[in-house]
Amino acid sequence: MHMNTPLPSTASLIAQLRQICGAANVLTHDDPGADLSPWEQDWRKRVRGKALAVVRPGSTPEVAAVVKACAAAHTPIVPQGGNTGLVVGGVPDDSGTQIVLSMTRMNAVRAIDPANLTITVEAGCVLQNLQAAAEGAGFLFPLSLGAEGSCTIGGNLGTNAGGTQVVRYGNTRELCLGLEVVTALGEVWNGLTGLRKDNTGYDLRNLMIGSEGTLGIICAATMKLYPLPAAQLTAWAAVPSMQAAVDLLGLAHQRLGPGLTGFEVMNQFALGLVDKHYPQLRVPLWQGTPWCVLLENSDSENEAHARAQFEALLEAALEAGFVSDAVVAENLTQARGLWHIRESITLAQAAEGLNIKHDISIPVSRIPAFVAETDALLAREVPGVRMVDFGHLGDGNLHYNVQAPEGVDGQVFLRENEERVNTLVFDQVLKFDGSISAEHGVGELKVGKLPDYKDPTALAMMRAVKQALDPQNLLNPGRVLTRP
Ligand code: FAD
Ligand code: 2HG
Ligand code: ZN
Repeated sequence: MHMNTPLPSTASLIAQLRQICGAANVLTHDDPGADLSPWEQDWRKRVRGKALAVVRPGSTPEVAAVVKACAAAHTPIVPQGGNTGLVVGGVPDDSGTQIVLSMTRMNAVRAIDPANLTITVEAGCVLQNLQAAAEGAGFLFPLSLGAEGSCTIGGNLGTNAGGTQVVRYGNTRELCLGLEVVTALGEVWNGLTGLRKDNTGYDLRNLMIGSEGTLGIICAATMKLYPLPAAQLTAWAAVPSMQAAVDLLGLAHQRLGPGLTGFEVMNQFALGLVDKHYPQLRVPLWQGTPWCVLLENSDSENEAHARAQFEALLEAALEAGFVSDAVVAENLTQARGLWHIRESITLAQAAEGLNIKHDISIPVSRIPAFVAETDALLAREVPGVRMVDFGHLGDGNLHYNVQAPEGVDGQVFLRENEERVNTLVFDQVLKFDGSISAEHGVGELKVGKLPDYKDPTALAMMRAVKQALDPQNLLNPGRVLTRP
């Protein structure tokens, strides 16, 4: 038998999958000219896996049949949406024994219910298309993040993504009212109720959300809609310290109330990377200040009201010394430009080289002390290290990213430092009562660390849930929880 010839049981599984989804929707390495790298390589280029096959179902019954066939063949399944995850959670391992279940063909908007303020979409719907469908019907779907042009709502639900509007609208979990899920046994749970109140037992919806493909395959979701704001204004402020940024946040809550829909902080080095790799974006005010803040005010009255409110806030902040300089976008194009700068930090950091990412959360009040103390510890531990600090200060969520010292190769830097840098940062997070993952999830990158930082009773309950719902450990094994 030729070395690459699949075992008979594998060959019959592939044949079965082709029958379920159509031959064109089951890709393998044996197909002439096949290139599975888009599904096998993670976004950060941390890991390159090897799939047994990439399977692209077109409907929920097809997903159920695929899961049943894989369960009978003891073949693990890695669900995947847009493959923009940052913690190596959506790509296969390198064993060549796992299938990637790519959900992108299931991308329909099934229904919009204006009176119920809900939209029901399939899991593979790209977030930007979901936002556009909502807007087309006269509503806002507020989830927003840098990867929105390629991430899917299934992936957003799988990771309980946060993004830039959480301060007002909450995480993906808060935006979801119902799910349609295929279980690890290949059964369909129809939970697309759209109900805002339902106390009939355990909250399975919220268990599935954020489970990173380890408990079930999300096939469709009913999501909340909101009224479109009458006006939206964006400001960019230079602030003298992290404490000043926290003070500005307090003032913004006080003055804008629910109008405060975005509050992002960015350090000088992060903005310097955007300036270096994307000079055409023209980053304002960054050179003369350690931190900048991006604020958004969404108003239900009109633009004049929003502008007056915003200007009064910034004047008060200037007077109090929380802000040293500020610009308010004159129009939508300028506002989009400011947001584009903020959303380009991840890409600019990638262009600079491999790095160590941390998406931590800390009580907002303690962030200034955390940053000062941890910056100093890291500078001592890894001389010359460059901190890319930015993120959703309004939610207490910081992207506390560590870039190699100037001139040091990213690969070498990671090999020599990742473990001790993670331990140092996570120990600090624990000391400051925070979480080691606020939004990207655990995936494979943090799975080894979770037992050191998660409450042991919580971890035991998580293991019991996994065992009960996926007794064969077929769904995304080794992610979130280590293999038993
Ligand atoms: P994938 O990467 O394909 O998968 C992510 C996880 O979800 C995997 O564990 C996968 O198995 C699981 N999954 C995918 N689909 C399903 C499904 N249908 N059913 C069950 N499980 C499923 N995250 C934030 O929280 N906030 C941000 O601001 C943010 N900004 C980003 C900016 C950039 C430039 C990039 C590249 C990423 C960013 N992310 C952010 C990270 C990422 O989590 C999100 O982009 C998104 O939620 C992932 O969606 P996806 O469709 O690409 O999922
Ligand atoms: C963001 O907020 C994302 O832009 C990505 O969560 C953060 O690149 C990162 O570390
Ligand atoms: Zn983020």
